[in-house]
Amino acid sequence: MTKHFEIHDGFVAEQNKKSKAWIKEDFDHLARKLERSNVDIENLVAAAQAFRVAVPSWGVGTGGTRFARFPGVGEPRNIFEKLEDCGTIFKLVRSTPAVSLHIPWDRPDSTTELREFAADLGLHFDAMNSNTFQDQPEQELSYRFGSLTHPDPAIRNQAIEHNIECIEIGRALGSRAHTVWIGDGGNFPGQQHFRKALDRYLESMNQIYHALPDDWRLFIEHKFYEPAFYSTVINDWGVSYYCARELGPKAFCLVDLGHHAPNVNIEMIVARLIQFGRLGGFHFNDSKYGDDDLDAGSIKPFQLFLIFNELVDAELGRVPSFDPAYMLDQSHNVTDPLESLMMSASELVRAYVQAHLINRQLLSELQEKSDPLMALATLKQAFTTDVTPILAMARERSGGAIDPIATYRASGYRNHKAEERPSVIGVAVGIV
Ligand code: RM4
Ligand code: MN
Ligand code: MN
Repeated sequence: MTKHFEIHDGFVAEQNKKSKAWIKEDFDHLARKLERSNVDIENLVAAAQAFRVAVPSWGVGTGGTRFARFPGVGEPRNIFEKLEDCGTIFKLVRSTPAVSLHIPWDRPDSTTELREFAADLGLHFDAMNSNTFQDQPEQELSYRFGSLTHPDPAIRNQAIEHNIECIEIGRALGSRAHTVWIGDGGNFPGQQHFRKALDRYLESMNQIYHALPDDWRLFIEHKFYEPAFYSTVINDWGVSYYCARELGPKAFCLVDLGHHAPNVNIEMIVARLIQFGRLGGFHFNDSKYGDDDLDAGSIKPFQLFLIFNELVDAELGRVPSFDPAYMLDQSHNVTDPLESLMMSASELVRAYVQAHLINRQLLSELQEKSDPLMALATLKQAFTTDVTPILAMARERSGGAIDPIATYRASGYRNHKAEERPSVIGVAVGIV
């Protein structure tokens, strides 16, 4: 195999030299400012360095809408090239050592080879994702009218088998969780019997649940519409929670930020799931209207902060069984996917660090005293603190780039990949 272009540590260090002076100056200034409120900046740097979020294999290709896909140059054409891109993101931002795979898009010929290839890049595998919302060329029965909830038991079985195959591949790759999102639902009133469909879902999921290794978790991802436009079987967090409870202690709810009705209080859903011990993980992204899959923090950064407020509150309060898996789930249509993923990963660390800045003792006192104005002001104080120097310092200390996107652009990575990876017609990357 010819040697592929990669960004070397030496190049990152050289680029970092350019920004060292300002980061030191801004960092020291912020440290003094935080000291006045008895906050040790070093604890925040440590928190930023410890934060982890998984990258979706499907996110490194250009996505698409139902109108069109405009492929970029140098797109990954197979799972190895996708991992290569994930390795580049990891090298620069340092908070993304895990990759979430989608089967069959990423089905490997050899799990051993794939695992070794990933390990060489310092990567490992996060939750597996099944796909029963499309038909594959070699597939016997169609999912046109559903998969795990289809009235025909043969179709349900095919979908169950597919999920079990995902778990088997994941087991060989060292994954520890499986995420199930189904497109099942109805486009028209009367199309589907709501209760029967949910019964069938539970029956199917029960078989998948029983195929899970002991130390695995099963994540149920809900979504209130699309591709079914009238009703979906797992439409909201309430149904997801009900199903998790029915299935057993290894089943949890996964919150994709784009899968809720408009104006729903997502941070409150997060708090409820934490309280009920069933928050499994996240698909981070952002949205203006629906399941827009925009970059995390691009539309509603305050909402993201409020979600992290709940997460950090649970973390600091050591809520039993609180161990959410953080993943990105975005579709990049007009940006370089690697740049979007790097920026999103950084935005999550930003929200995480800002949530650590909240004076929780004070907030709690204000809540007890019923002082809504100052309670909000306490949150805003943390939210409006610019923690950029902390993020940059954390990346640098972990061996990453002070400015990941500038470093990436300076390396010419995309142009190198354009030469190495001439496009192949019809290659399935991204979410189309
Ligand atoms: C869905 C959902 C799933 C993702 C697919 C591609 O809307 O968010 O998590 O696997 O898109
Ligand atoms: Mn998702
Ligand atoms: Mn989605």
